[in-house]
Amino acid sequence: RPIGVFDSGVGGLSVLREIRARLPHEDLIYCADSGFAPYGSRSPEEIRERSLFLSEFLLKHDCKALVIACNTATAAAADYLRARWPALPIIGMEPAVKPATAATHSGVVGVLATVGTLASARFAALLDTFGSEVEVVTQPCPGLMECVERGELESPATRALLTSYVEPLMQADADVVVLGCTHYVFLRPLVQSLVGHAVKLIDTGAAVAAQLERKLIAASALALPQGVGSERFWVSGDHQQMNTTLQMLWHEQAVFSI
Ligand code: DGN
Repeated sequence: RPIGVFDSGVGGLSVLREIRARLPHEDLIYCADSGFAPYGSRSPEEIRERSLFLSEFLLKHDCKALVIACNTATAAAADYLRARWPALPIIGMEPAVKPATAATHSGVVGVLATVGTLASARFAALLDTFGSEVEVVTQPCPGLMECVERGELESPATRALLTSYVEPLMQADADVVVLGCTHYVFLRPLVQSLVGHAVKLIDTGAAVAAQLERKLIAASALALPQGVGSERFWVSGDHQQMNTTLQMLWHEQAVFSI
């Protein structure tokens, strides 16, 4: 049985990449909710509704586990989905504040994420737990996921927007920056060039893949170690744009409409 992965767009492919590297035998189904993106500016209720729709879609395709490959959707809907399907392995994202606080030398950690993630109760709880010993400077990044959706990983427009977002973090002397949205992981080379190589960039994609593996083992649901797993892609909204960006980020052209 396959593993279902969803995001508001192509950002979750950065998580899918980690899952594929760690679990080569699993079949994967990826849903990009591009027709309803960005999630960053939607209300928690709307995001919960979309997350429920996508989860039900993936369960109809017989998925044995769900990965919410989106920090914003995790913040709004993870508890809700877990309450609905208590026996189903559901793995969500969490901005990498915990590893960042352990890695900083300057005592200042920067976080780039969506408005929705930074405003969530989940993020507030994360700061309560790990943010007391260091200074955490947060920066919402409206418009940035759209750059990645368009496949513009290094365009002048993306560079200009990102420069304005990392500047306050650098001024605050952050030496670790959390890429707190799965889309931003694709901007890692550009972020690194803007902040310099002394600054460490952290995301949680690999940790989420490891967590997924642990949950599958605990549920005795890991695929047998034979054959190479498949990937299938589904999208809501503009098919053409998704095709182009998917081809660029995954070398894949077959996309189906949700
Ligand atoms: N990729 C998503 C995240 O990790 O937060 C959300 C992007 C968005 O929809 N703004």
